[in-house]
Amino acid sequence: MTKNETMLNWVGQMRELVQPDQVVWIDGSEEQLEALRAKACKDGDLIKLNQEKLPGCYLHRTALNDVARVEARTFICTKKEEDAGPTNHWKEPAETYQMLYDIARDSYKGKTMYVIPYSMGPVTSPYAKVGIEVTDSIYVVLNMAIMTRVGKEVLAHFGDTSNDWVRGLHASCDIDEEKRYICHFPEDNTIISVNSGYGGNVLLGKKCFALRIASFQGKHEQWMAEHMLILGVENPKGEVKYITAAFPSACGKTNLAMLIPPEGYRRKGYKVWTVGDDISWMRKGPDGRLWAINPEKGFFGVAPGTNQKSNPNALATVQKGTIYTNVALNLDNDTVWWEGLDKNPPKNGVDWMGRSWDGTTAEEKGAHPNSRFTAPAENCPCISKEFSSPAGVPISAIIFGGRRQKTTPLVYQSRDWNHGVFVGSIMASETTAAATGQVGVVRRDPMAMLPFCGYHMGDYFAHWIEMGEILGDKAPKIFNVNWFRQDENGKFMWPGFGDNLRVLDWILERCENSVDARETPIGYLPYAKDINTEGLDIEQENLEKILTVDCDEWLGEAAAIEEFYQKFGNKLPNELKKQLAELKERLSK
Ligand code: GTP
Ligand code: SPV
Ligand code: MN
Repeated sequence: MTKNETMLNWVGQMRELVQPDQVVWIDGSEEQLEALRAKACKDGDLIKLNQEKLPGCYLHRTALNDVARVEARTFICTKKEEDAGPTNHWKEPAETYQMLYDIARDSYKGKTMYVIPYSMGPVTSPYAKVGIEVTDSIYVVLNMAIMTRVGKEVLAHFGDTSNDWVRGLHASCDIDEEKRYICHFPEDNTIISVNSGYGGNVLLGKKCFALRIASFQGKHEQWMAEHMLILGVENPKGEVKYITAAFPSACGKTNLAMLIPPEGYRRKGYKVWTVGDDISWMRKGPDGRLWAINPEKGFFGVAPGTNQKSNPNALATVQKGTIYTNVALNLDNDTVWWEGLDKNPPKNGVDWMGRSWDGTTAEEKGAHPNSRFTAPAENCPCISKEFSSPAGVPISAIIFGGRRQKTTPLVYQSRDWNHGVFVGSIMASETTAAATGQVGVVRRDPMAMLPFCGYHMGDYFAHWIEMGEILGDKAPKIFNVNWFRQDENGKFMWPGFGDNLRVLDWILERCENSVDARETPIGYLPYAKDINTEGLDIEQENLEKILTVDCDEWLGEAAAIEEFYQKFGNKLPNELKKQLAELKERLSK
């Protein structure tokens, strides 16, 4: 499929290492993929679902010890430890290659080596980048074929001479937790993942390439790889404005990207278009503005909580051509179920662990909290017509946000770009099931990139500041949101989901200078009257509450930020130190 010697040589080396019985290049054809689906069903890796109700849909269960990303086993392997920074786990590259090769050696014996050429981004986009993943897992092949552009056309466009592509080796081995490693070598465009079969650890185009490796590339090539959704808001005049938003894992990116406008907005003609739900690659375009592409081609979304009311577009998207991972199976009709789908769990079911399960009586969950769907973006009823545009879309606003019961208001605008970088750098969120470990504890997660930045986060902040200089007055405006404020009874104070458009509306008005705001020590907040609450069931008092800034709470926050900032030592840009000092000063006044 290619004459590119850099590719052929590397694939040859990998073959030599892992010793497969045969090698199959993925050409991207439907016939080849269909044959692999059939083989996966025969081997027990996939379960074919009801093809009338869910055409082209399959269920997969991972090993019980392998259900989420494992940050403790994820490494950035740069020559100098300092270059990985204090927020990444680091390993020395030469030793680590050796260790990983020892683990992977001969591990494909009796198996097939699949070689997946893929493109992150529309194949002809000047912003796209190419990778090759070799894997022994058909599940990985089928997921990559949904999540990225794969096959012949990628190689044909890439050509036979360039060496600018990312190497990715995945070896399932024994799914041994003790020998699980997800290692990145940003200095030589290489990723090696062993002993896992879970999405975020093994779909190497996604977090490994499109964030960890790409963030490193972006630093050196003056662009940005971010953990952000991309959406377009169309107003009644038919104008579309694009927004990106960075929220940590399982904090609402997919939901926001696909939101359905509240009734009043719909009547007026507002529409929301999805460009991406997880990752955004951005650079300065020919007109000086910041332009974004979604490097992916599908959605690897959280299943639990997805329903007709919370996210009808996602639900419509997963009705065909979808692979479900770790959800419950209904044996009566070969369909799937997860917590929060509807009030009718299967009586005759199988839970995510493969045990027989009666959802009407069982106390335990049917689907894992981090169970997922892999679905083609083209299925999505609100997919943007710019989805495959090689140039991407121009960005008006960048939003940061996290899951905070307290302190952080519903929305605020930063004072300017550098203050916006500060706002992103101090992001914090309660942890979720998307990564293994304790759930619900507040941790700092700058720009939602803590687990995904492929280099020193102090340098990453400096890169953000530099991008602001490059973009000048054409830079997007920066905001922060929090959909997750709770009252004393633990009840969400903001309805969220579709109603979040009311906040996006204010954000876009701010971008056009068409609405006033209230200056507070943390930034500009809306006047309650400027949030459109037509048709919304919210008490005025609650709205006021989530639009206030409690200076004492924020002084506590400032102290926590100061402590967090100490990690970065002399790599912390002076600009951010200055921003923190100024925040403290404004709060104490
Ligand atoms: P990753 O795929 O892990 O990056 O997650 P994500 O950021 O795309 O999160 P997703 O949209 O899948 O949402 C995760 C969880 O947050 C789901 O359980 C949603 O129901 C919940 N959620 C999303 N939006 C809102 C909201 O506006 N309000 C509330 N209360 N919950 C929300
Ligand atoms: C996330 O955890 O942010 C995800 C899922 O989008 S994974 O691909 O597992 O990283
Ligand atoms: Mn994500």
